[in-house]
Amino acid sequence: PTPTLLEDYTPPSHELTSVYLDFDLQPSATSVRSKIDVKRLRDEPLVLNGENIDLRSVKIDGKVLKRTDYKLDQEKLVLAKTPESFVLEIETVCDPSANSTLMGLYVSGGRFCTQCEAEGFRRITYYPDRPDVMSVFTVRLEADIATYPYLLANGNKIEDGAVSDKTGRHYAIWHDPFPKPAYLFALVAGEFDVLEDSFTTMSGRHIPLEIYVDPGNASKAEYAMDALKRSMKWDEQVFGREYDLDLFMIVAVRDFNFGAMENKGLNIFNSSLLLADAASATDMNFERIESVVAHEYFHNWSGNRVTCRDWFQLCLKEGFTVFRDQEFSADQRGGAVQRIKDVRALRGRQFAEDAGPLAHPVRPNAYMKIDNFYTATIYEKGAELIRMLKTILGAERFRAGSDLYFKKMDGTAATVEQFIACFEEASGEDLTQFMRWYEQAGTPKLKVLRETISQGAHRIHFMQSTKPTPGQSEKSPVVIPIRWQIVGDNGALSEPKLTLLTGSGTSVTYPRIDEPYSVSILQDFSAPVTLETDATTDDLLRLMGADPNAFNRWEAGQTLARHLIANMAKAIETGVTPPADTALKGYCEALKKTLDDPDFNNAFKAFVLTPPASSEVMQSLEQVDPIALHEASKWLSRAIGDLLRDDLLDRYHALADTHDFRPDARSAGRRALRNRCLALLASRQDPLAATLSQTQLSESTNMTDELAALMALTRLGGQRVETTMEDFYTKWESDPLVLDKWFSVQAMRRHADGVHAIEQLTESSRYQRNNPNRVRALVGGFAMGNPELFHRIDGSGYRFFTDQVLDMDSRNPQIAARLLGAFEIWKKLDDRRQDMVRGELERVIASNPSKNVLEIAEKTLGA
Ligand code: BAL
Ligand code: ZN
Repeated sequence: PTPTLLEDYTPPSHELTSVYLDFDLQPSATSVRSKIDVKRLRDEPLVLNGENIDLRSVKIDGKVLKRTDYKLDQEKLVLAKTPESFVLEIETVCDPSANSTLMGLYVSGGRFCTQCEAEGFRRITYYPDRPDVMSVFTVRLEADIATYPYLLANGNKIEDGAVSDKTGRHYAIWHDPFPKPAYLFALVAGEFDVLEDSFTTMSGRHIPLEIYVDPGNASKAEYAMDALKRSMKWDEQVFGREYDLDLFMIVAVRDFNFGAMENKGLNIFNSSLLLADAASATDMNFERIESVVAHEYFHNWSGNRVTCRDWFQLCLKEGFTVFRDQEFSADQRGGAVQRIKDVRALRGRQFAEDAGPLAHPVRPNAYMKIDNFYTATIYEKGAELIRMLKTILGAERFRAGSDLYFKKMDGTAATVEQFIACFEEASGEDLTQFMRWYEQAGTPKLKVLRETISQGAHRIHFMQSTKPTPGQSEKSPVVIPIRWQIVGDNGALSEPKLTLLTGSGTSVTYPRIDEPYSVSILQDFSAPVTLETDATTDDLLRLMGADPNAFNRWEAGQTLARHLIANMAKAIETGVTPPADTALKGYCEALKKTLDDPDFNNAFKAFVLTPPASSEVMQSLEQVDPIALHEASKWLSRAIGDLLRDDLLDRYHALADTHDFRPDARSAGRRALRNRCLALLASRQDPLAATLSQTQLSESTNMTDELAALMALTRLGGQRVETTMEDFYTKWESDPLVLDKWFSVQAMRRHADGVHAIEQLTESSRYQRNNPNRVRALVGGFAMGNPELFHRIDGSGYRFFTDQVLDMDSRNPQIAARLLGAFEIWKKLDDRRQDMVRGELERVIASNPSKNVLEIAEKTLGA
């Protein structure tokens, strides 16, 4: 197969001035009739994409085309010669009930729904399925009234009623006045409960808001509705964006490839990112719901009103919209804590991607399957670029650039260049070099060295370099905004400064300082880079205790913890006992100081008490035995538990809940810190932790505490684990979202019979191998969260995982390809494990997999 290249882009040959779609919805044979007004722009064939659909007829201006009048293959219908302006009518039939790819039109829980981004619309009808073909859609849906009482599509409903000549059938007609590409098309039909509310926009328009959920679940959508109203208000206040249609709808479905989808006026959500109540959802679920509801809503402008010219520009809508949702969450929940969460996510997934065989620029220039590019690089690094843009330009000029972009590009399909040009125009800055961030893959390394110069004054040298990535051997310097500050034992010794590093190196000087001090660098993580500094343990301890920038206080602790874990991993690997580490004692004392500091909130303290995951530490190492690394990681948690035992215990008791459950940030922070204390106590196998966890498990009235207790008990191990897990299952048997959590815990815990236990779970009737959430929980959870089993030296973990990927590939290639991404770290593993992973990747390639899986396997292998 040949890749699609950015450089091959050509504008559409035909314009679609309006589209009428008529759906006769039947689960196994849905007929779709389209009627499209077409205008030829260039004398070229009209290419209509189509996959897995039966073509019944094609008409031009009412005349049926003969089979010889068009070309048809597995992927497209081509009309070689078309009139200058004409009406195109196409009739197709598809089988939604057999659609296990969850792309296009499919059935979930007996309801019809769609997912068209990126290239799903071509599974519904033959159409120029590319984002730069935008049109005004009118959609008629017809279905059985008893089974499908609600018929929804994009835009505003203009008509509905009974179908006169067919008993038991009804119809609805929807019109969306805003031109859109096919990927934003959506329809939903089925029985739902509806949670209704409304929002009055800044110009006084009254907008009904409706959330459609499985019958009985309406109260679980209340938090999402609240988040939606806050998002609508925030986008008006912070970005000046007002909602445009007369109605806004969200639908929750159980089977969904993405987290959610921003279809115009009709967002469709994975139910895991919409439904929540105290008993069944964790604080993390509430937080994710808030941010994803905001994200999809924000797309109404950054994505829908202004869309992407082609899929290479995906970051244009995703990076910008992630940035917008991060800013929203920061305003709702506190800046430092939100920044920590975002940076943890970036480091955990994006840095690994950028350092491995799947590294690609934020704007890639080639792909086989665009579905494989919904990556942490496009989303999370894409958001970091927007954040840097704001840092470089300042808040005011950034807002002016954003306003100009929405004004100038409204109703168009834009490019990254056009986006950046708006910020240049609004600010007067030359952003030519900034574009490199979009073009170059790989995480730049920022090296920082201090030097004493005359009269005790100091100089800081900043230097950058980026390692080669696949297909990009040469790297040029990017513009790196570096926020830094001098910090003494009692806090700031200078104002925070912003230095822009544009070349390979620069330096700044500062005057003599007559007391011990350190330099706090990259405050608030002002650029997505890795940092190599000459900071000593004393520097890091000073910053942990006195940095006025809360993010960097946390960061100093993380850096120290990373060193401690990496050193211990090497010691375990080589069998050399490490020397008694004074850094460990200092680190734990600094943790205690933060724990006792009334100036910091509990959520922040919980993060400070969480050392970096071993997967993150792995990135700082060349090659490592993953089991040794995991042991080292456990060692550090145990050591914290040992050294701070009494403090953790006191804090655990002091933070006990005295109110009814509230999902707000403050209450969630309290639970986070309390459960963090419990986890650290469990890490040291503290007998008291077992008692506390048992009591918490039986007494808790919210899922955050219940799940934390369950996880602490599995960490403690012992015979009671099996019965506790079974009891939990029985209690939650009827709630699929909680059962997903149960499968995650199963995936990540220790099992007496190793990988076999996970294998058995995949064969049990409890497992749902077609459901992405369930597969991600068990198979994804196993690969990403159970290093002991996944990396077993007998290769059984890799083998089992590969079998699962191939099994999934036969039904849902998109999910299978995403799972396979777990092997992206394989070059960091020891030689023996590398050989085993190579063997598995070769097995995947030899098995004639889908295009999605083939692309990931070949790239991972470096083939
Ligand atoms: N556009 C795909 C899902 C999302 O990023 O919102
Ligand atoms: Zn998005």
